[in-house]
Amino acid sequence: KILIIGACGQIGSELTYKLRDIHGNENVIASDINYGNLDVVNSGIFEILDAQDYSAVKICVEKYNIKTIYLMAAMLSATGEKFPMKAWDLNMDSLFHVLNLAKEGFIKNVFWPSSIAVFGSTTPKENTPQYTIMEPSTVYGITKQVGERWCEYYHNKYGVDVRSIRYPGIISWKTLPGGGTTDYAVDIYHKAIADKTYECFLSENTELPMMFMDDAIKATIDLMHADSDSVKIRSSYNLAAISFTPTDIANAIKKHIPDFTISYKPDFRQEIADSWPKSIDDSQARQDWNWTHNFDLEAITKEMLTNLSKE
Ligand code: VAH
Repeated sequence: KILIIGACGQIGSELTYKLRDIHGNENVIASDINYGNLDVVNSGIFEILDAQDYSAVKICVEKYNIKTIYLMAAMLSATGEKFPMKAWDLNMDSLFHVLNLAKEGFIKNVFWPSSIAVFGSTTPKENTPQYTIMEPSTVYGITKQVGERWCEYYHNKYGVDVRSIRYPGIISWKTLPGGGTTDYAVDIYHKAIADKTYECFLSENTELPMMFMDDAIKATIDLMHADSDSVKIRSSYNLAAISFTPTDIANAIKKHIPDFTISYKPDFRQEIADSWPKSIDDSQARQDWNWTHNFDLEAITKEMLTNLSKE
């Protein structure tokens, strides 16, 4: 059986829906620190679970005979800068608990998300390689960089089958993101429909790697279903789909909402975004487990506006 920790989050919620589809509701246990997403809570098995409480996680694993954990709980880049030690404690304690459960043989497989936030301003920004300089300048990025080191260590030293992806910014409509720097790319669609205008907290030419949620979920499932010896990277895989600027996304929206306007008021998140790559080389993921993305900016914009209008 599968346990999702952080199931009410932006990625966690859609992973939960997908895993329930694939494996059946009775084989998927969703959990989170609170009832943050009532649709997730009410559409299958749900447990309140504090990812920082080892014995609580262990009790849940034993209660449901869990074999695979998707650890999606974390404090993201923007919020992490407001509460550095809370971000460190949550992101690291939860990872160690899950890795140790695997090391002790209580579970068999682990998925743990990394992020392009592992890269810093000294990293080559165009087509960032799988192996390169990594000097993250956010607490969140530091936790993801050191988490990758620990995942690789537990795999090499204890044979733990942990797999990981460096997600870019992710765009979705089912669940709002929480505390990220790339969240502008979700907010803009909500505001385009509600107000036909958006004040963007990043400057107009801030190019960032982005991906539609369906692509991110597909990559996660494909990686977890790949046979173990084709998963050659046990730190975390670079993964990419498209890159765009706020101007690009505003122009894509204008094709559907001609009188949409955008203004720019960069805040503290500009410095975070400036430290991240503009585009990512994900050839290793394409080579090892046949990764390909489906959604370009036009397709994403159509999906977002269509579904948010229905909402
Ligand atoms: C954030 N959405 O903005 C997350 C992600 C690459 C961005 O890590 O912090």
